[in-house]
Amino acid sequence: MIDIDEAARKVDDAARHVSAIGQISLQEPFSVDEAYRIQRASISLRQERGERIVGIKLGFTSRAKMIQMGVDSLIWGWLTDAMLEEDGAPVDLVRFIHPRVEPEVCFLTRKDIDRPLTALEASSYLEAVAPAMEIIDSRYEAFRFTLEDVIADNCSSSGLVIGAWSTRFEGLRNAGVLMRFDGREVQLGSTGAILGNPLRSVVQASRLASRAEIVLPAGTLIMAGAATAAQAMPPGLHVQCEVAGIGQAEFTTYRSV
Ligand code: OOG
Ligand code: MG
Repeated sequence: MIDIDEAARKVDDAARHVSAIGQISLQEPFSVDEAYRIQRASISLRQERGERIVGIKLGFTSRAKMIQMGVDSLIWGWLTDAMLEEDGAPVDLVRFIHPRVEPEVCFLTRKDIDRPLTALEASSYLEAVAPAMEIIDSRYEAFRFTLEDVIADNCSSSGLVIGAWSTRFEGLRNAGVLMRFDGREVQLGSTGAILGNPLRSVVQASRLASRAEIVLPAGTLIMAGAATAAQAMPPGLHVQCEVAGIGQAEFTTYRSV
C-alpha cells in the first residue's frame, strides 16, 4: 500500500525545491482514489505554510491536451493564492522546473456550488468569465506521468494569469483562442475545444465537488482547462492570450538567477 503522506511530501518537496522527481507510480502503483488523497495531503502541506485555496482547475477537458500528454480522463486539482500572477506583470521562472503555458478561460462563481448543476443552470452560478493562462510545471522528470501520477501532483498546476473579467457567457461556445510569444502565434484554437463549451467545465466541477463532498463557495475560481496544447516557456518572453469577444491576458517572463 502506498504511503499517502510520504508521497504527498515527495511532490511538495519537488515543487518547493524546484527539483524533478521520478514517477511515483514506478516505485509503487496506486489508484486514482489514492492519487486524489495524495493531492489533498500535498495541498494541506501548502495550507500549513499559509497558502489559501482560491479555486479549482480542470485538466484534460480538450482533445488537444489529451493527445499531447497521452492521458484521456478528466482530472481536477486545487488553485492557491500563491499561484496567482498579476495580469500584465513579469513572472519569475525561477520557481519552475520546466514551465509550460496554455490558454484557458477562468470562471468566478457568485453562489455556493453544493450539488451537481445542469448545463442550463451553470451560468446562473457565475459572476464572470475571463481569458486566462495556466502555467503548468510537472514535478516529474521529462514532464512524463501516468493519470495517477499527474493527479497526485495537483495536475501540474503551478501558476495562473487572469485577464479582465467579462459577463459575455453567450460567446463562449466557439470563441477563437490565440496565444502569442513575442507577437508570434504559437497556439490557435477555439473555446469550443473545451468540452464543446467551457460552461460544461462548470458542470463537471460541480459533479466532481459533489462526489468529493466539498462545497465550492461563492467567489471560487474555476479554470476550465486548456483549449490547445501547452507551449514550453523560456525566460525573456512576452506571452499573450486572446479570446475573441471576451478579452486578453498577458505577462512577461524573466529569470532572477
Ligand atoms: C496536466 C494538466 C492538464 C489542462 O488544462 O488540460 C491541464 C498536464 O498537462 O501536465 O491543466
Ligand atoms: Mg490547464
